[in-house]
Amino acid sequence: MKSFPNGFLWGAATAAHQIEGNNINSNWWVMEHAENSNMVEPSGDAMDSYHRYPEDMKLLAQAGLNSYRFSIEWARIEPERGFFSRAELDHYRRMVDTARDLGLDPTVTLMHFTVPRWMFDDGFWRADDAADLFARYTEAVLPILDDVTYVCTINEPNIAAMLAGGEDASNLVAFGLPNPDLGVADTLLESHHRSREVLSQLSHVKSGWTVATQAFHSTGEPGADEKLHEYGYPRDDWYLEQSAGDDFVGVQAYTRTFIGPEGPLPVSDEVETTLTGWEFFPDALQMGVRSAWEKSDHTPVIVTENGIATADDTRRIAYTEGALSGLHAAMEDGVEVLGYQHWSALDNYEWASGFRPTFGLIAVDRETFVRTPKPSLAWLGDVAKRGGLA
Ligand code: GCO
Repeated sequence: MKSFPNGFLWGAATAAHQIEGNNINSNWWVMEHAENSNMVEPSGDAMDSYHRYPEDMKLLAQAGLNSYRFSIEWARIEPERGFFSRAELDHYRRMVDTARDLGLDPTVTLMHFTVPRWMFDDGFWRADDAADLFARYTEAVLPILDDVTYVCTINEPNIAAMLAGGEDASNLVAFGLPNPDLGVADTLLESHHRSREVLSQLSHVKSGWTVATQAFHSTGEPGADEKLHEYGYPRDDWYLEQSAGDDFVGVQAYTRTFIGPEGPLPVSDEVETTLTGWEFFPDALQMGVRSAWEKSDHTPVIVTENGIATADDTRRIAYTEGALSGLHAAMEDGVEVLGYQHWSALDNYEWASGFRPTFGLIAVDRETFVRTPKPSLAWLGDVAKRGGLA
């Protein structure tokens, strides 16, 4: 058996906008409804998890998991600049309490891509006071966090920097912009530091951010290695380096991308692909984890996302088994890993791609919102209960 340490976090992850529904005060809602929107469809009711979170959490706990990563929604908590909604703070407080009552250690993300629409209109991550605003929001949510161990300040700053690259709501191309905005990258880093400083008022909280590790490989052609360097830096590498000194670094890994002399190559026809068109490549996880550990000067890792979009749940199990086996190998080599949180607990709204790419351990009927756990949930729960791969 490939055993994992006692106390290892075994969980699943979600993000507010992707599951809650009716996140109408957020910038994404605006983007989804913009005239030239490039989104496949709007998020609408999503999975109605705003109301159904107790059921979602119960399914995870019943399966045997002991942690749940979810995000709290800035757009709900601060719907107007400087006004903090008591009712929404209470709502998220109840989520934390529910998770605890069910035996799920809550990992809370403060910003998972979405911001209030006023913040977007006032300059988004380009605004001079963006870090002040994020620090003030962090201050406001401290009362939610007094029973939370792990807090992720910002989800995937390396992707968020690209999302902030567009000029207006309609041309904010999700995940598609070629170059990150470096000014935004600095602001995100400053926001992270300011937020971390606020969080340090709670001595029990461990804070970090989560980085999308990209697993770029050079094709080896002339010029490809130089190109590879451009893609590794200042993208994930830089953000991982900046994680040194945090309590943990969240690693999110899914697939790999080959870089040729001209840049990233399309996925080859010869390999198995998933519903997002990505290569089925479970070793992306151990690569991401090993590189995070090295680049961040040995900061403990939490796998905060890893999974695949597929309609064939047997492939999800095969992928996860491969990814966990690689993770175990990295741990045997000395990488300190505190937990594994699968993306995602539920089928959900995959941003610009809409609802078609199904990443969930639990299926959701979009008419009735009825939840149906997939075999992969029971499988991962069994791994958790056993403490390792059989
Ligand atoms: C991201 C986000 C998730 C995605 C997931 C699958 O990595 O983009 O953290 O919100 O849904 O990664 O693409």
